[in-house]
Amino acid sequence: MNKNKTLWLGLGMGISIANAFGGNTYKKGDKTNLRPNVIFLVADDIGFGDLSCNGSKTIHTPNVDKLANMGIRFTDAHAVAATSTPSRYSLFTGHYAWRRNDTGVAAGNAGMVIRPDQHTVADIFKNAGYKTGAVGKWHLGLSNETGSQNWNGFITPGPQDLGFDYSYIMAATGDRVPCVWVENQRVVNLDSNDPIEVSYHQPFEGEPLGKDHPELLYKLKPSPNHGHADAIVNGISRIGFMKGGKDALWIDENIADSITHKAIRFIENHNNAPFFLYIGTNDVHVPRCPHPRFIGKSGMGPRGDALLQFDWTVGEILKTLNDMGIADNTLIVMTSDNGPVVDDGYADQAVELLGKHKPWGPFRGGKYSNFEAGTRVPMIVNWPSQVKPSVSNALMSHIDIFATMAALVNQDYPQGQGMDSVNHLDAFLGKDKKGRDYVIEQAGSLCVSTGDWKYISPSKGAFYSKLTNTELGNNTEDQLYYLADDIGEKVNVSSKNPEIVMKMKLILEKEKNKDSHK
Ligand code: NG6
Ligand code: CA
Repeated sequence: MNKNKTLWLGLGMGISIANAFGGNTYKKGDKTNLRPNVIFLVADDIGFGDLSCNGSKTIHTPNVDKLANMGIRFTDAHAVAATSTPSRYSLFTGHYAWRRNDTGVAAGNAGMVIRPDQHTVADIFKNAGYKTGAVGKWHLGLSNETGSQNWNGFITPGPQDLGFDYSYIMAATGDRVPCVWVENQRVVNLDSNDPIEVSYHQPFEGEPLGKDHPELLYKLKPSPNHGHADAIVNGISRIGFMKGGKDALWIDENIADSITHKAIRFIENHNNAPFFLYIGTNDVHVPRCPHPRFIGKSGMGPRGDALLQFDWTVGEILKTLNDMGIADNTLIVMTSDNGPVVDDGYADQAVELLGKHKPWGPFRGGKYSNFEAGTRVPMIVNWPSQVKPSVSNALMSHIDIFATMAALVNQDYPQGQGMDSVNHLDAFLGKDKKGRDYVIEQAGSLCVSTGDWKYISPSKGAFYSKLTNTELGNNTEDQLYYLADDIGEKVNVSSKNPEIVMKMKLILEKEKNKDSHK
């Protein structure tokens, strides 16, 4: 299918959108209309309890609080998966990542996980006449297949094949090579006399590795048994091997500044056209190396300082929108890709300095976990001209962002695309307080939450990860928790409620069988 040749008319939808707003509120001459600028601000590994707007007293995130106070703060919103790649895959495509077996945490040289012929949320905006951009963490692979990237030339396919006019991205994560910025699918600052080579199979001769040369790890050492012991970049050992590209290497302390700066540039450059901007922050993923101006500010070491840095990024974006006079008509969705983790592989004192801080909030588990904290993430929707500030307990999932954005900008999309996504615009804008009937959560196994009840299907994986000190929640037995009374998922009530277990299993079966072609 050639996406560019297809025009999507959504006249029927247009009527329902106009109704949703009680008629067309566009006023000629002011900047408020029904085609808002849209920003997705997706944090990395930030938990529900990592933000003061969600009730945390141990961290102060004033800019996020401001966003929440002027918008809708959701208390039961879910990422689709408890790690980044499947979570972002689903956010962009409206397809459950678990329908495919190749959407797990992507290596830095992974092929592009979203196929060029898949319709993404960026395609929706682009077809609606928006200028589209992606800045920051990508983690969705590049090029046709693993290892086939031309790091020294034009890397294709890439974000432009998924609907993004502009991109400035890190290929995978801060802890995976190559540690370079890729702008419009070319490595930034690359010296052609020092070409880049990347491998996830074997080291390059003459390049020291973290595991053999701990004395070279002047900035951050890996936690014991956590891997992260391959290529050394900026005194930090990473996952994977790389050689060359010395001038192109990012400086870890400047990552947040680079992302924020490029995001602001994109906004400034598109003052006059509606734009869609995806910003994936690196905060607070490992290795956590916040800029020196944040060091020591949280009292919790680099993890807490990186949270403050994230808050700063939010503040800078808000300030830019205000200065440009477009804040009122910009819809911001701020959320996180998955739940929190404290020690994710580097000896950065996150555990030692955590104190009373609870990144997971009232929920059990964390990143990688079937329990709620795996996917129950912060989510704020802010659109000053259209939404009334409120707190919403509606059951929400990132899976619906695709169809909801299509409804927002009055775009249809091809049959079979966004197949798991449902338009919940009213819930996103705070008018419907119920949201979904259920959400599906993906970690070691598949889970269903109806808001009141949570079911975790049996799996053979480990119950607990000693490495990250996370209760993963895998169990060979059915697990059922009554969240309405037991938000911490402490008491498994499956044997007392066989009919509810059966209902939950049926939901999962029905969803699994929906798949026919992916
Ligand atoms: C894990 C890494 C972890 C992190 C994660 C991806 C080890 C032992 N752990 O494999 O450090 O990089 O992958 O995180 O290597 S995510 O948020 O991007 O999904
Ligand atoms: Ca993540």
